[in-house]
Amino acid sequence: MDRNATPSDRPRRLRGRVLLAGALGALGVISAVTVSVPAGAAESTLGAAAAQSGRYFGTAISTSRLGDSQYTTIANREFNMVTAENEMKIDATEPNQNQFNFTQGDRVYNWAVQNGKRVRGHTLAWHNQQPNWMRNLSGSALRQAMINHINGVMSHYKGKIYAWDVVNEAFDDGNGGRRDSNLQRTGNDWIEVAFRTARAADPDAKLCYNDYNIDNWSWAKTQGVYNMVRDFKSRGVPIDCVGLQSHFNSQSAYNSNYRTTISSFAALGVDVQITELDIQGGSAQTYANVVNDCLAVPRCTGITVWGVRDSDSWLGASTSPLLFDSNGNKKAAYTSVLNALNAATPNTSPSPTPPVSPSPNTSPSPTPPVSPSPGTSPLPGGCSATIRTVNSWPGGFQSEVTVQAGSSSVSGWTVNWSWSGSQSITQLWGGLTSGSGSSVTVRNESWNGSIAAGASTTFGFTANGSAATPTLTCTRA
Ligand code: 9MR
Repeated sequence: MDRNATPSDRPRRLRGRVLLAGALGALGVISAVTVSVPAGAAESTLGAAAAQSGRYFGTAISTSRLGDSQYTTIANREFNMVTAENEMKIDATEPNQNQFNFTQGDRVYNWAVQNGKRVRGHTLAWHNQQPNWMRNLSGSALRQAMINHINGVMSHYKGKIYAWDVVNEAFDDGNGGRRDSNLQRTGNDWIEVAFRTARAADPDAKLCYNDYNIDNWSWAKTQGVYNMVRDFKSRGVPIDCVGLQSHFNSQSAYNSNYRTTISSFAALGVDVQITELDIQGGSAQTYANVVNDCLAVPRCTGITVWGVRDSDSWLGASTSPLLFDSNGNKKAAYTSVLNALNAATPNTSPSPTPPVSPSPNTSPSPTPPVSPSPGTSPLPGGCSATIRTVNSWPGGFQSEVTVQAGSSSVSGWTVNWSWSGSQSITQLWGGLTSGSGSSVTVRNESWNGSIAAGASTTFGFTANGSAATPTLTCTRA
């Protein structure tokens, strides 16, 4: 089966060279030309620049931002692939068992296709953001519910999705084995069952396995996923792509072996897509490295950044992780990405991909915003810390903590709190955490320890348990 059946759009840069040669020849200047100057002006948007080598450049889109014209203007201008940040997840699409709801997912889908973009589907089987009814299932009832969910969602979007993240984040962070979850406990074959179900549900969608911390080739988790994909390919389990989320930070930093990771997966006969790229600190050089690593591997078919402006990022604006600042201005990282895409050579073009798909005829409806719930702390030692809930779902939540300097500047800080319930942090960014049990300590990273008088920085985390806003204590170093 060839899911890339449309004829190739010849890379524009190559076409330009041919045109230039023809024009010079017609003027009688030269008869046989082998000039290799780039053709015409470089492209001026990320999507168009990526398209020169047959790739896409995408972003995560949130319905909560679709009323913000600065956001939609940038997103529409720059990107040609869209992933729903939360709206096609299990809790959104099947909030009650067997009652599917595509209201929010369709809002993102319709916005994308009405603006000429393609859509990545995210995500069908995941331990996280499960609705309560699914969290409470196990064994064959859960296995059947997973199959039913995949069928329900994929049939709604049948023929309309470029690639689905069929299974998300199924591997353990430490040892290269599977993550424990209710899905994993239904039996080790749950992942291949999900992929076989997905292929039958929509044979036109590329089927991806998507995960974080599988970017560094030397990490056990990367090898664990690699071995699974190799096994699937050898046994004919349908899998078309691997999604490298590529959330880079100081604890999971970009490594120059990233290109080896991409080419090694590609060599197994799958596409590689960079699916959720963000880089804390926003290094222009690291962004360029990531893009160049993708461009070096023909089967790296596209890059998606996980948000538009820094203020749209799940990480919080102060970590500066994206390509546009919170005012919508292009950052240095934007320019380095654009330049890298414009410098791509045609011989690294990926195989062509299908055209934009039609839009479903459902009507959009507004989404209620998540209301922040602040928690305050006193101001001992010259700093204060406040916490707010950014998002919550059954069994988990995401919070942002703002650390503010008092009347004098701070050169390092520590924030402490105690959970009153059984919360536990699963991922933290913009700070370094220690502590055990209910007591949590977070201190600054090297790059956000210094806060000018009256200024602030943030860190964020996701956690298991019920959303909580404990009282925080901030101490300056
Ligand atoms: O960006 C998403 C954020 O709004 C949600 O609160 C969070 C909840 O799990 O999920 C975020 O997106 C995640 C993605 O779905 C899977 N990979 C990690 C992403 C960042 O947490």
